[in-house]
Amino acid sequence: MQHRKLYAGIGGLVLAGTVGVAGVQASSASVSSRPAAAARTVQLDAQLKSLNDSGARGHAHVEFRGRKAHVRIDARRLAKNLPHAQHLHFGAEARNECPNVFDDANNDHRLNVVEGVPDYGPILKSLTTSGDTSPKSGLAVDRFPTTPKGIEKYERVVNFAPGAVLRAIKSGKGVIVIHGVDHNGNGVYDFEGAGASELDPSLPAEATDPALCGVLR
Ligand SMILES: [Cu+2]
Repeated sequence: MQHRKLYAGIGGLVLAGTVGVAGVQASSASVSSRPAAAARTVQLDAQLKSLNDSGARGHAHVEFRGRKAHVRIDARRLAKNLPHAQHLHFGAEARNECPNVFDDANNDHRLNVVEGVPDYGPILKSLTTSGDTSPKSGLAVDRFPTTPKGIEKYERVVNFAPGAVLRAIKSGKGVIVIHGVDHNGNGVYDFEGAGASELDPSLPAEATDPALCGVLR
């Protein structure tokens, strides 16, 4: 393990060195020699941290090529065998952060989705497994990952519209939120756990309360 880490470290150094040399060459040439056609790649990562004492954790990686985003999510210790709605949230007016206990506006010792909106903003993309990825699919529970053994492995390419919002996401203002907390630990989303969802009273709040959150930087 130690050796492998070391090796990866050296590989990284060599790569950084190469990029450095290329950088020097580019700066000595004229600006117009830069390849204009190639879409610039932007890599973003988010450490996903537990909310609502879900005990879950995970990592998201997004690679943008132009306006196509290759999204990868690895998470564990989510409520088992249950669908987990997940989104990329963004709001121009939001703080572009994850919520914390001080956002529990009604002091019920839970953070619901609405209480987190001043931090992460509304849904920009629904990270579904198939079909539509717009905010309209925000609660399409039959198209979100379920989590055998509490483990999620997700991968999908999502397209973005060009413009200021896409630039904001690439500059580190997007927030990944994975929902679904089995508050009473009985293996299902039920109304006993925390009542009805503030988003859709036909759904238990357990299905929509945020379990994981991380800012894509
Ligand atoms: Cu969400």
